[in-house]
Amino acid sequence: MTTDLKLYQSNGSPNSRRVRIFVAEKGIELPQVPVDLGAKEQFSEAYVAINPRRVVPTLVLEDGPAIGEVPAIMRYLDEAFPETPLLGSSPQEKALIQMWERRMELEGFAAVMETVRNRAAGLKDRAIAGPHDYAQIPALVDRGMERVKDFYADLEARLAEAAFVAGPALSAADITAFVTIAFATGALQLGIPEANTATRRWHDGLAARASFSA
Ligand SMILES: N[C@@H](CCC(=O)N[C@@H](CS)C(=O)NCC(=O)O)C(=O)O
Repeated sequence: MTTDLKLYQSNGSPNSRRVRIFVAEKGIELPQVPVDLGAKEQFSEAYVAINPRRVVPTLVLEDGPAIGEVPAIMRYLDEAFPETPLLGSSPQEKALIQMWERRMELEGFAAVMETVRNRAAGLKDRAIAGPHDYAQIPALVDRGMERVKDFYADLEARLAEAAFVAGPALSAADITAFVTIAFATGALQLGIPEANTATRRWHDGLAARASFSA
């Protein structure tokens, strides 16, 4: 399925990866425009005109408007391309997927992000991505590590009772949880604990899907 949409994204950005996997899983062919975060292209005049918040990803619609924020981009794509829904079909499914995706984002993804950004030497005055500069708070690093460990424990409990994060079917909640784990493993050396067998089984199943290498 081809589109006239454009996705501004960066290969090294975990938030961009959430959208890339979502798009691949739905089978949408979406032209991608690379934004080089290493070269600070997110601050360039051209990109700020597209997304004044200076972050990726951004989805630009064929008639002009730009959509930022990963959950909003996912929402647009799931409604515009309703085949293979990843945000649910019935009111109940939609609410449960949103509930779980939000938990994965707030308790998992955001915890990893907070830890990484308050620790990395290269992000000294950039502890929060976006239009404003914030100093790092070193105490957030230890607390963040604790939060990530709690995320792993909570995820294990959930996956011991359900095949996928939001229930019996794959959804956006799985994508956010999967990218969170890749991010924690790569940036914090906090991989899935050895004893978390339900999480490992679920993770192996997702890693075998071509879409999850997007
Ligand atoms: N809340 C935003 C967060 C986006 C975000 O933090 N993107 C990061 C990359 S993962 C970024 O653009 N960072 C640029 C910077 O640090 O200056 C979303 O959901 O899209």
